[in-house]
Amino acid sequence: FYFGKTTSFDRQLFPACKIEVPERLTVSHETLVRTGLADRCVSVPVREATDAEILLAHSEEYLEAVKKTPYMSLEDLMEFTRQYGDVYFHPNIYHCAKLAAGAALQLVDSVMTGKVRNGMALVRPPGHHSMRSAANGFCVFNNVAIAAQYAKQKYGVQRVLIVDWDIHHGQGVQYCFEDDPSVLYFSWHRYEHQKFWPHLRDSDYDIVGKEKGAGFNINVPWNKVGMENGDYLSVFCHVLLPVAYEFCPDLVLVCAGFDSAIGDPEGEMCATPDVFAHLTHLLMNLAGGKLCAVLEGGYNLTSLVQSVCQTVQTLLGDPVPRPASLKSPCISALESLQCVRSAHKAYWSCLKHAGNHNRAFSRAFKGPEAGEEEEKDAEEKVWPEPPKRVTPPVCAALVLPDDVACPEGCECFSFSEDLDPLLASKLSDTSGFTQAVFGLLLPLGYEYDPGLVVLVRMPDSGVSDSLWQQLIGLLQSFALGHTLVVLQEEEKALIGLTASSLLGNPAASLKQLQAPLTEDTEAIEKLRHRLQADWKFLQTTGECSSITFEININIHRS
Ligand code: SS9
Ligand code: ZN
Repeated sequence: FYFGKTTSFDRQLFPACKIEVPERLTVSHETLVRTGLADRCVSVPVREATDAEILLAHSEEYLEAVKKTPYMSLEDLMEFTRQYGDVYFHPNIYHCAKLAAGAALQLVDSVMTGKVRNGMALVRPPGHHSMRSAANGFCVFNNVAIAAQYAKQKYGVQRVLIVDWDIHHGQGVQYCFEDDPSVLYFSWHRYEHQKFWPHLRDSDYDIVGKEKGAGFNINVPWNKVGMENGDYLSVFCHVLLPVAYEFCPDLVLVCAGFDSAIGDPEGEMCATPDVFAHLTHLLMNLAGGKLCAVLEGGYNLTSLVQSVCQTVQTLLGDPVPRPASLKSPCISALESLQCVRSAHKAYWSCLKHAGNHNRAFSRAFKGPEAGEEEEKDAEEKVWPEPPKRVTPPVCAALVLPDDVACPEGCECFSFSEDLDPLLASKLSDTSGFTQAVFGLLLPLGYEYDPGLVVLVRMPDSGVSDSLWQQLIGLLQSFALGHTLVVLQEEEKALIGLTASSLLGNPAASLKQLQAPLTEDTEAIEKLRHRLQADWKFLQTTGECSSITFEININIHRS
């Protein structure tokens, strides 16, 4: 943690930012302490990033220029600031920015060496807007871009996934990696057809990366404000997760900005803080659980603090809240989803069958109209505090044949005790398994909101160990993690890894997935089309679903 302090004296002297304030960190930290979450974390000391580390993502000229800022007069600082957009240079910011980047690197070290499983760095200033030779949008050094380069260089990490759930487009991260296939950058952002800051054509869905990096840059533009939990989760199910699993990262970095939450004056979105428990959870079984979240934006203190706590509590392994009463994704979100899937279908086999997007969706950019940039009186949003989440004293209980030893950390019951029969649904394995999980099972689960998940393993199912663990991990998104797994007696060999997943240990990576069989893919797509009239979460297009279905049938017949 680093808390840059601004005195009231400073604030009178320096052009200060009204929303990117020290309280963002002090209040977040106080709350983590008060709720007992801080106590359950290992705190990692911060250090300054070195020049060589900063140069991993920035030019020498830029670093040398920023180095001079602590010695500048107020006038010189103002002059320096004017070169860039929406950033404020205080004499202390060079020091804070070195600590912010250094904190991200300390976290990468702790995760890569296995000292901790995962973690979150609470830092200021944020980083994702800063570019090779330019500060921008409150950001001085690109903390996450530096961390990704550092992980590649120091630990030989081959693939890094960066998930930017901040509501602004991290153009600095995009520019740093646009031709680099070893870093997959995903960002969703308020866009409004380029009318929203930073107004870049480069933020649209069809900017997919360059040269060897083509396909490794995923932009999801939100063209309306007011997006809700269902819109965010739908993009995770139908774009990010299938691609991320196909990419198979060795490390996940999150540009964890919370200005995408309700009440934020910048984002004006309506997703509630508990959605971050789900977003976090859904990423925690990638890369063997190696996940580093680094704070970016988040400017409504109440919403920021609740969202930070939801993220940290999930990283600690507590069950995630019920995704209660999700609304179907809105038309505008579906249009974006369809455009992104279509723009990436050439690069990812999981999207091969995505429909083409309808040109009518892309509206020409007219340029910001006069008055449009004016600050609106954002009406005060109210939302209930997320319900308290419990940490179960025992994570997993097993009923085992008497001759089988109980895995460590589990509560065991004997086989002979009577159990009530329960209903179970059948899931058969295909090579399009992950497609079925992300395209069907997860969205159906989110829409149905079950109170209990029963997972039955049929003999000779052909499901690999890591797939089995992934499935258990992902299904714990539902029913407060209440999962009942039923194994056949002859599959005793699976007890250990099943128990491990029920305890919340990260699943083994699936390794590079082979492309699914065409007939499996087609069967799943057909099922999805058939079901989407009743299950809105299965939709991936903004068009009338019956028309899409007819077109597909015709293609099959010819
Ligand atoms: C337009 C407002 C620019 C910058 C927001 C930067 C957020 C970083 N003058 N707002 S997460
Ligand atoms: Zn932001």
